[in-house]
Amino acid sequence: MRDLIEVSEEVQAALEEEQAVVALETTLVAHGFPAPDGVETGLASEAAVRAAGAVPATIGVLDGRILIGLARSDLERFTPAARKLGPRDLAACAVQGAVGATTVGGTLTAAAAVGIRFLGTGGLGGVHRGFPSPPDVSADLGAIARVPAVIASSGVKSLLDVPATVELLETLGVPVIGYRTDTLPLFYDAAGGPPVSARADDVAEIARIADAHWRLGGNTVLVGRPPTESLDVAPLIDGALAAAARGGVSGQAVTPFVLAYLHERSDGQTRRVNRDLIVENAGLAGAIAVAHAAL
Ligand code: PSU
Ligand code: MN
Repeated sequence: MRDLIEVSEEVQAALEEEQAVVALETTLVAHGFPAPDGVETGLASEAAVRAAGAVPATIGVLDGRILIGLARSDLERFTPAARKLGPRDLAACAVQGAVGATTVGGTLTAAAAVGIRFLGTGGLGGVHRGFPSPPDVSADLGAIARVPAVIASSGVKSLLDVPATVELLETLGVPVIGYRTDTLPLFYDAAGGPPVSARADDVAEIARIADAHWRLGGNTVLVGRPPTESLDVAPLIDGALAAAARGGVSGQAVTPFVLAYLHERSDGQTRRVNRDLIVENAGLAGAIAVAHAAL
């Protein structure tokens, strides 16, 4: 049997030399944007990681293997037809030889298997509005409770129940660090979120907090960075969720449906803000990884 996990030469060399490495997901590429924006966002995120002095390791499942570190031609295979892979879906997708795009939870699970501890994304999954009907809580939360890492994000996706998600993060022992902010960003919107558990104004401090948290047996540290361009799209989100409910959209399909609805109805504004915040969060993850390597 071929190896289940294939690490690219560049990522392997960086890991062996204990250089800074940042994991990036492929769900964003396949399901987060209309083509070809997903691939462009993925490539720009890799460039931002490099600009920060770290090595990008984009993760996805192709040809029966979990790949850690993708070539551009690999990235282009993550179309909307790709499976969306949370932690539970990795094994079946690899064994069945399907194309699989990893979510934050799926990416973290694969990254942990090879010793990568830093990840950049847009917004974390969480508790869907209306819980317990539907009883939908993102598998991102299970993964971050199990795996030691730092995730640079713009908070929790605001189509969710953000206060409930933040309560659950506390229950799970996940530190929520505001990067130059006292409140958790609301994904597209910099302001109005719940308070963070601690604020940190520089990346070295975040690296030291993560290191201390891991030494205490803790797992993922969530970092929230406000989007540079802030957008209040609360009424549009309500409209998108109502349309999803009317259309019977549920489970894994909700997030891609809502993002696509917003991208269409906001004249591309959410698409631009989402793309930029993802790229900038990748850069922040790179800077934190570099600061951690220097500890
Ligand atoms: N951030 C974005 N766009 C996205 C996601 C995050 O800006 O599409 C993806 C991530 O892969 C995250 C997933 O893990 O959405 C959560 O989906 P769900 O709610 O189905 O668990
Ligand atoms: Mn979900």
